[in-house]
Amino acid sequence: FYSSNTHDGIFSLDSSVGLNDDQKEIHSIATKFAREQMKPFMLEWDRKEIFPVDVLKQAAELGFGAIYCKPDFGGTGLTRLDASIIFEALSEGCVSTSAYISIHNMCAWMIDEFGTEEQKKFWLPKLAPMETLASYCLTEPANGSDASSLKTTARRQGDYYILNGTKSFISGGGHSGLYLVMCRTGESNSGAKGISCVMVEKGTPGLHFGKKESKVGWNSQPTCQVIFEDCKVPVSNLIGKEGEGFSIAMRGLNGGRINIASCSLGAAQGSINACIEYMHTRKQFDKKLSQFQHLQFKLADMATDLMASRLMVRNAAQALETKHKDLVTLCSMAKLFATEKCFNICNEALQIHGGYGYLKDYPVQQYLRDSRVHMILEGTNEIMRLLVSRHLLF
Ligand code: FAD
Ligand code: 2MC
Repeated sequence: FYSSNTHDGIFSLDSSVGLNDDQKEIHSIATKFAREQMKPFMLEWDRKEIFPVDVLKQAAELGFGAIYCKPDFGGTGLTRLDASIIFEALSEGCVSTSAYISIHNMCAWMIDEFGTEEQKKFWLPKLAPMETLASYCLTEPANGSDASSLKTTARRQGDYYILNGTKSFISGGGHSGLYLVMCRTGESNSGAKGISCVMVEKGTPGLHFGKKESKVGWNSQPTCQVIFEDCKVPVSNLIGKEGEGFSIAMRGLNGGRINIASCSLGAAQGSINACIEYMHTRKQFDKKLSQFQHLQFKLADMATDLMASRLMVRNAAQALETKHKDLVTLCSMAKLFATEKCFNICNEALQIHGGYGYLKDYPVQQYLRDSRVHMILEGTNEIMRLLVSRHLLF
């Protein structure tokens, strides 16, 4: 991937190295936005648990609300690689806020890819500017990794579905205007085949929200249970056909996993940048930290791991874009590798900052807390290992 369009110089930490002119432009717009509109506020959003909806809308004005949706109904029409570049750049400004934008993008794409003309025409002009926010509802209290065993039902009654069940850990829950709900329309009580994807609008009678969860990170976006009690939605809210919901959900997640991994790249990049600055200023034993070879080598390892992660993520993004036959494996590998390596980078960065790294006045602890959950959500890294090993063995 890096063999074309490279800079003349030596590879550096610059995340725009290897990009073509259009991608560089996108990178520069996202970086500027992150520096000016996100980074100055990220500590406060975390501490006060502020969901910065106005900033989301400003990001959407730049085309970041429906990045890889087709332009027909307001999508930006960019590629998966472009999306990865954007989420990485934004995350340096605030991982948690960028990750929420990525989930919204995944939902918008599911409608753009699998929805009817009417559904697209109605929803995309609202989703692209982030006037309406969207949430993705797969996980249930008793069915997390084993998602195809989900129990929420949608019973057909005339022109309506009656939904019953509970979704847990829903990002944006309570605030989002639209919920993409994976639920069981088939007779069978288990298995992927009986699952469908149904849109539920906020305000629909029978749609309730649990308490806002108190979390280690991802504090600039709310998370809660989404509960359906005889929640009546028109059959026209079905996305795709009955029984296609699990496949739709998984295909959304292939891109989601790249996006989340990209958010980890941003956290790692932000952490390394903070270290370089800190190592040039902090002195101990009459020397700057930058003069201790142990720390120099640690920084070199961190930068190397970041570069390797970025290459894997961008390679997987290309695979998804070109519908490579092994895209599921490549996306899983990239998510597994990048989220683990980047979390370790954030952890080493905190160590380099000593006691100050542990204070909430410095951003490294927030990069660490926010990127920790990337090893859990959108498929735990154990599930990523399961997907990769299945591909290799069976
Ligand atoms: P479990 O599935 O119970 O797993 C427990 C442990 O067992 C994990 O370590 C897991 O890897 C391991 N394990 C499970 N099965 C296997 C196996 N076969 N082999 C080896 N190890 C295994 N979900 C949504 O649908 N929408 C959202 O918007 C959303 N947002 C989230 C936001 C946050 C902040 C968090 C924390 C979660 C969010 N989730 C969301 C849920 C997330 O996707 C699940 O937490 C995740 O899929 C794991 O499910 P679980 O928590 O039930 O863990
Ligand atoms: N892309 C496309 N199709 C996929 C797929 C993927 N990534 N993963 C599975 N499928 C297909 C699979 O090919 C099969 O299709 P077919 O029946 O046509 O052969 C079908 O889906 C069922 O898959 P399996 O037979 O592999 O089902 P199984 O139950 O054994 O395993 C598993 C499924 C574990 C891979 C899936 O349940 C999974 O990914 N679990 C993790 C759940 C998860 O990622 N949750 C994230 C929630 S969202 C979130 O956290 C947010 C923050 C938004």
